[in-house]
Amino acid sequence: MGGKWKQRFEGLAAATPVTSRTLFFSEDNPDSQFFITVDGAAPALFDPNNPPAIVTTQGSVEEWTIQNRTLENHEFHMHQIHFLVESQNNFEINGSQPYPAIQGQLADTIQIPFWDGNPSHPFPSVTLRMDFRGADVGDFVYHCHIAEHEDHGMMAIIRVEPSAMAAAIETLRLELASLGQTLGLLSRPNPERIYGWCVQGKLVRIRTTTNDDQTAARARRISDAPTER
Ligand SMILES: [Cu+2]
Repeated sequence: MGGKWKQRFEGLAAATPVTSRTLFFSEDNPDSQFFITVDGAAPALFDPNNPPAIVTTQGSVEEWTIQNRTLENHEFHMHQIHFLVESQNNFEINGSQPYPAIQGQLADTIQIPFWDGNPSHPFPSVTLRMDFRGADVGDFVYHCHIAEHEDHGMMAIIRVEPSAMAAAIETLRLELASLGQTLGLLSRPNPERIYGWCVQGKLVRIRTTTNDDQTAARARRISDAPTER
């Protein structure tokens, strides 16, 4: 009996990613410029007015491979959600060791060590399973966790669009709130308004909280009218 509730992160390892993306760290060292870029896009310094570098939909699971194309370490840090560490790739050929302790673990930060600069060596990278099945929607950021790099541009925006169901519920909620206000269920009485009650089709009482003379006089006139109880 009853529904089966899904825990957040439940079954993440078994979930099928709907999208695969490659991101990479790069630098323009003489100019102290640091970038994190989705492969195929032009590297851009972070600016809060930048459009989202990635747009996804709530409910999706994605697979991201994040490469380090620079000669120093970087630490990928994701806001709002956690990811599953699937693999740490090409570390040894570049002179680093993977960290067995984080393999298969959930994390929000992971180091990707330096590339050794040898053009015949593949870039070190990590492959992560990103979980957008939680409640978080809207714009948030991912960046290098090394503050100096982050401050010099190594950050970007991701947008998580609400799922179709969540969007429908939000639309309904707004429409109900609007209806509630129309019916006076959700707002305090308007002090400018005159309130009357009808009994058997006749107005029996009037009340106003405004000091406006004309309105008050009108209210008195109505309340002086013969009434039935
Ligand atoms: Cu960095």
